[in-house]
Amino acid sequence: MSSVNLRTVYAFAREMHSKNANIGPIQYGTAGFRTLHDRLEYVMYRMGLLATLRSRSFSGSAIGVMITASHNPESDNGVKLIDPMGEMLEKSWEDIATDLVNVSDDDLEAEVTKIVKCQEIDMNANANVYIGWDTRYHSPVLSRAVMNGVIALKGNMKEYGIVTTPMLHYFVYSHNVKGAYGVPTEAGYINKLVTAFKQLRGDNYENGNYKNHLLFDGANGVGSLKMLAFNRKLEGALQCVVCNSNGKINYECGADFVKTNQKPPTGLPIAPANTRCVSVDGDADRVVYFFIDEDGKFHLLDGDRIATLIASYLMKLVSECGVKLNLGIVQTAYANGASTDYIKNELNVNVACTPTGVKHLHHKAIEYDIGVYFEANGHGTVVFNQQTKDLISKTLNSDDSTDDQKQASNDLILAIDIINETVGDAISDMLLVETILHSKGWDLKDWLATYDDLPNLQQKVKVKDRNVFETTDAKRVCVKPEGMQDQINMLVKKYKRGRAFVRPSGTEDVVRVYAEAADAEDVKCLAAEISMLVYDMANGVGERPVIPQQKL
Ligand code: G16
Repeated sequence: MSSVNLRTVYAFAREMHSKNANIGPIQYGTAGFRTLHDRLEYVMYRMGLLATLRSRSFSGSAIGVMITASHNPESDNGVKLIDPMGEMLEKSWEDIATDLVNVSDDDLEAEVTKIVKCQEIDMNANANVYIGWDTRYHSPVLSRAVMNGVIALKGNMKEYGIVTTPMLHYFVYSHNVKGAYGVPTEAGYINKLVTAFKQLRGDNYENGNYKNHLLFDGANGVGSLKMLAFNRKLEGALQCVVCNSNGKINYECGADFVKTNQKPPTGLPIAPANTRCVSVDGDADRVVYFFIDEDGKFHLLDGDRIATLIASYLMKLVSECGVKLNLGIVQTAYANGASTDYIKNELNVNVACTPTGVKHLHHKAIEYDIGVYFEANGHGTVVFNQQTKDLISKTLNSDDSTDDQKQASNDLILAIDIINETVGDAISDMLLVETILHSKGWDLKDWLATYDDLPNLQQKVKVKDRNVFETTDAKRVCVKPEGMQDQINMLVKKYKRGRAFVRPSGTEDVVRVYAEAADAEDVKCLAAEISMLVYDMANGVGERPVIPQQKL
């Protein structure tokens, strides 16, 4: 086949990263492989192999391997693969990855040979794998297994150590486009974002209701470390107090905790009412905002809000530039119905719905000149096509442009520089939101006043086998178990503006239940009734969900 001896693949697997024959099949899920950390060594080794093969299939373009379980608890770990343009791994290779992970050690060499043959990979080509990991204590050990996979196939690798997931996406893309997107180093990344942020902010750090002060919940993950590095470069242009930086990752804190529990994280200092707060998740690829008002009431501004805020800001700049561009927003079924109505009826913007998983949203978003995509959980970004960027630069440099048009195009170019277009990036998204709130002179109450969310709830139900649930239509309709969707429809009908769906999680061993309704008490009942249904239809594990007392 080539100078690469595939016997090494088998020898490494057998001697160092063997797969326990009792371990059942696992699947490349919503964002890679994810499970208990002590079941992952062989998976990591094989992902080192796969990344090397994938890189060779692109004649040596860098491929990223990020070791993280993102929003999951500390005991879990996982791996996300990054394609050459900084996107998530292409779907057909997800299936190849799943097959590679599930063969026995004895069949591994044959499986690698099959991939090389089917994908017509030149094994003499260069291979470059970029590796990063989050702050979980088991990540360094797992990174060794990835590296051994790369070594077994004679690839080259670069270790970035502890980085956020979006940083690794940025490094991969910047390297592959030869620096045209930015310098592929941590300093290069921070410098690009902070320079644009400072220029847009100017010398007045406060404006109207916007105050230059916020609390940052780092989920005890890598986001808090990197935010401290950002702070050093920001030099007060943003007064961001970093909290939750050295406890158990995601434990009672972080974006997922805040969004699902609809309450503040632990670990924040006592602060005056209405203080702007932000939470990111364990690998800093999601962000949500929140505040507690003077009556002690908690208010959440999630990914839907961030999408609408960003879209309205970009639309204003585009119109001031005097150019015509097609802007669209992409959401999932978890988007609050009120946000979708607001996008359609107030912003008058196209809105699309895709299945859960940023990989799906990203691919839809690139169909627009400017695609704003966000999941309600705070995961998202904005993508601009090349013609859009060229048109904006042309406006900036044209003698025919007015000063206002030049100013707007300059602001747009700086906003694009703040944005990490490769994937959702909590810190980059936060810097963009701060820029917009600053330019509008808004506090979080002003932002919240744009529309009223429908009361909603997300719950998790543990069942024996979550794969008995199958869905279709952007995961909104349950096709298995049979009869499930009819029962959901009957329950939903009982509630004004009721909507609900269930789907198996692709990152955790649970079935997710989403419910919304016009009334906050109704939504609790609807969510509980659907959760009970899931529990009963699929042999629930642990406590059976109960309907809140007041409605019985
Ligand atoms: C990952 C994906 C997100 C998805 C989330 C939850 O996020 O990147 O797109 O929304 O999992 O997925 P599921 O509902 O299938 O568990 P993260 O931040 O955990 O990597």
